Amino acid sequence: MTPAEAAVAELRGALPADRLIAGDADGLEPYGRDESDLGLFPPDAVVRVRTAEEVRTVFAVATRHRVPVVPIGARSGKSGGSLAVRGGIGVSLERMDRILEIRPEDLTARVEPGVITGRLQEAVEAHGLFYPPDPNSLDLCTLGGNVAENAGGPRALRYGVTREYVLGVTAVIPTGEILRLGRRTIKGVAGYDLTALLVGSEGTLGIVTEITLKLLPRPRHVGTALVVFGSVGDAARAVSRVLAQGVIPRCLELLDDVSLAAVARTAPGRFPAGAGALLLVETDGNDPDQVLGEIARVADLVSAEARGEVLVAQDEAQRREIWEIRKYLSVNLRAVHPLKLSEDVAVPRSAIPALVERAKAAGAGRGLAVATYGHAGDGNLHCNVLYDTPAERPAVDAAVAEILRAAVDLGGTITGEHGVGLAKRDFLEYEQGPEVLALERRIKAVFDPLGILNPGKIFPGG
Ligand code: 2HG
Ligand code: ZN
Repeated sequence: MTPAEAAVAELRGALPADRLIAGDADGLEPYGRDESDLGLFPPDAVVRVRTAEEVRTVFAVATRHRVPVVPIGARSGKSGGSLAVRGGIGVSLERMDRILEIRPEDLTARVEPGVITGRLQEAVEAHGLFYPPDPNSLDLCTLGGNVAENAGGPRALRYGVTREYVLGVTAVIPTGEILRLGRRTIKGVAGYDLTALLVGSEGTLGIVTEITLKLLPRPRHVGTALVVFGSVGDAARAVSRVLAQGVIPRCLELLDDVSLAAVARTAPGRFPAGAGALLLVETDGNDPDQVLGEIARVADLVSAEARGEVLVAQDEAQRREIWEIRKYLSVNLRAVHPLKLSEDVAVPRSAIPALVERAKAAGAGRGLAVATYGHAGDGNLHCNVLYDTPAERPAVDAAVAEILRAAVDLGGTITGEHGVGLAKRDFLEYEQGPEVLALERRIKAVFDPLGILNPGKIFPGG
């Protein structure tokens, strides 16, 4: 018997029968992939846990047999964080999907990690409340995954990322403790901020089984506008001017010329001749005049660079139409080149034009097109290297490496929202340096002395 087989046999005896998927290659295969394009890595078994106690049981068995434990959410991750690269036991949180409470009087919610992000948003909105983080995958991804990756999204510009909303978590760590970290109050500074450490730790320190989230009152009005520019440089300058003048819209999304050309194919004549970049602007608030006033102020601030009129959505249908440009961008890019590798670097906003240039050059030197789009207001951009056949993959990987290094060289980071995972582990040291990395490895060893939790992730060389 291999260690994994022995662990599975023990888990069969320790847990209710419906929790375990084992010895069924077809049943395990879906748990072996995500949205990272890194390949298929199914675990030896999956436990669909229902409680923190069950997670503790998995850790105890895995510890005895020294087999890996890999947390698995909705499998929508883009950096390979949930792939079982060394096999072992997948801990799926999909059945822990209850919204435990929404407390309008405290502006908090308590949820299990398998709750789909969009479902929580709808539930709190029914109470007039608001959970701002909005990763593009929100109809699919789960709050547990968002916590693991510290997910962002377009609204992060005004509202911040997942970490800003996590007041506390319950986490089970490999040594077997079930820890209640953080608080339910808005303020609280007791002890080290271990909640913040867990958020964004990519499933390498513990498995979160409950999350207490901060909510906001829901803004009652939203204004959405589309602005066309001649070039990415013009659009980037407009972004800086808007922010520097003290206007912080809730979203400032950019599409570069390659992205725009892919969109324009499906709607010829929609954009004026010479259009080389788009900005999608959204503001919100409780007073409709103030919301529209803010859009007008943005329009005024960008008028020097913009081409033609700023298009302001007059109703919900027009608002949706504007957002569909962004939502279906990936599909439209794939219509031009069927394959793409998407990055999520972030740079200081002033470095956006340089990053776009360097990303293009990294592709062009290898005969590849690069489309850049995303959360320009945050300096967080998705550089997509486009290609047609798997044979081009080595060149694509080389272009991506150049883009990641360029982001760091420009004062930025290799990942603004998707995490390091498996995809970017070889670049973490380039960004953080050997001392920081060594300290991070020591922190990892405190939580997981045997290295059984999600091995092969974040750190170079596994
Ligand atoms: C988005 O902002 C997501 O749409 C995914 O972060 C972006 O990888 C991508 O293309
Ligand atoms: Zn994004």
